[in-house]
Amino acid sequence: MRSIYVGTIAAMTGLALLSLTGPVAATAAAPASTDATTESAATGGVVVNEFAPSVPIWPVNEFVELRNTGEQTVALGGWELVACLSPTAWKVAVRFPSGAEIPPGGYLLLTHLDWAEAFGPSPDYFYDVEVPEDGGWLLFDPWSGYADGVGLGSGLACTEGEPAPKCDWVADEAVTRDEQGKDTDDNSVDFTCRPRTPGF
Ligand SMILES: [Ca+2]
Ligand SMILES: [Ca+2]
Repeated sequence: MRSIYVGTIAAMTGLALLSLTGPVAATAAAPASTDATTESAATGGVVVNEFAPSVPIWPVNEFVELRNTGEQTVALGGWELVACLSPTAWKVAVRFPSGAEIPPGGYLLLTHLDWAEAFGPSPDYFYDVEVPEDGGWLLFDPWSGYADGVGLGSGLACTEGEPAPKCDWVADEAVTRDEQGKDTDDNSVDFTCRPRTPGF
């Protein structure tokens, strides 16, 4: 079933503008095919774990957190984090550089460029896109295909099953998976509103 999304995302990422910024913005180019074996050696267990979108009166503290719920380090070089802006609009927010990885049990924090550290830890990566309140995020592994997604609106390529709930963003809530990072591929089941814990 996910192959529907793979085709969609594969097509769109080829067209989308890359907007990679931040402390590790080293390699914007797609990795060479010779890297494929190495990069795809371990691909299980990385989920979109938590996020908060941009809201009109509080636009700069949006973030998205990835978590490796597996037991192996996952090489993320060439993976893409795609922002769903509407059912027909999306943007590659981050393409991970060669050498990027996430250890077992580890987290990666990605934030808007205007992130203020008063809102949480320094991010691992910045992005330059504002995800609306009915948007979402999708993690795409170009070698294995679709990895995971979460959306707050219906009809998004990011949304798995029914949408995740909208939270009280201004009260510092975020929409997040449970402590185990459970992923049933139904966002309405897997995500709840909780006090935000960006990066941990
Ligand atoms: Ca999933
Ligand atoms: Ca967290």
